[in-house]
Amino acid sequence: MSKLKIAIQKSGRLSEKSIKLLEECGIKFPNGGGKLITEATNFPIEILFLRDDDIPQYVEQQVADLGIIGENVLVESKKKINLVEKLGFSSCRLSLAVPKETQYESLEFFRNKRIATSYPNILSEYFQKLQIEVTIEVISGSVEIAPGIGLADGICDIVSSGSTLLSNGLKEVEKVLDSQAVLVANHDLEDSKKQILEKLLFRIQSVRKAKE
Ligand code: PRT
Ligand code: ZN
Repeated sequence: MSKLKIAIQKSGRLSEKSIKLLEECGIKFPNGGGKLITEATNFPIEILFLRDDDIPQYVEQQVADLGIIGENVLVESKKKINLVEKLGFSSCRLSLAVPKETQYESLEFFRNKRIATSYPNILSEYFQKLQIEVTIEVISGSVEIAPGIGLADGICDIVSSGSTLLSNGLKEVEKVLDSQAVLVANHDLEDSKKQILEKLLFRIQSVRKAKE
């Protein structure tokens, strides 16, 4: 019988809650030991532990059938995969921020300015729609320090509590995207895998309803 392969984040903000969700769905699997792949003992599913950024590509290529990632990573990846279910955890937003002493009135502020981000695709589309020309500086981490070191006039990054912005002397000025953890799937699953997915979805929805 075929098994469904689900990719979850190996270590990071989504890991614990992704594992907890599967456990709450009654799925039992050996955990830990730094293994990259594990098999559930009571459900036809294999779990792959990966970097979150790699998951959209693996799901598109059918290395994995399903994945749990942030909506921000899904949208930025531009991969052709299905958003199956919003999971309601790890909520955050992708926002624009500027040094707190900046006089900010509207998005016009950003015209011909430099913005540092790890989300160039989302950001360029956002400003294209507004017909505002900007220069995007792509950096992969510690985006918040970019204005302070003279690399950019503003940043676009994930915000949840806002304390990182605050401690780096920045203020949030516009929200670009709302995000939360989502279940994604390859759009060409064979029927036997679709049936397992239906079962899994039913359990996920029950778990979520029980919490309401
Ligand atoms: O190693 P790997 O590539 O797998 O992980 P990662 O480092 O790329 O991602 P990780 O684990 O940091 O985040 C995984 C996902 O969690 C993100 O893609 C988001 O969907 C979601 N998420 C939720 C967050 C946050 N909240 C969050 N606060 N991702 C990042 N942050 C960071 C943000 O980048 C900023 O540096 O936390 C800081 C802001 O937090 P506040 O609370 O100070 O505003
Ligand atoms: Zn990542």
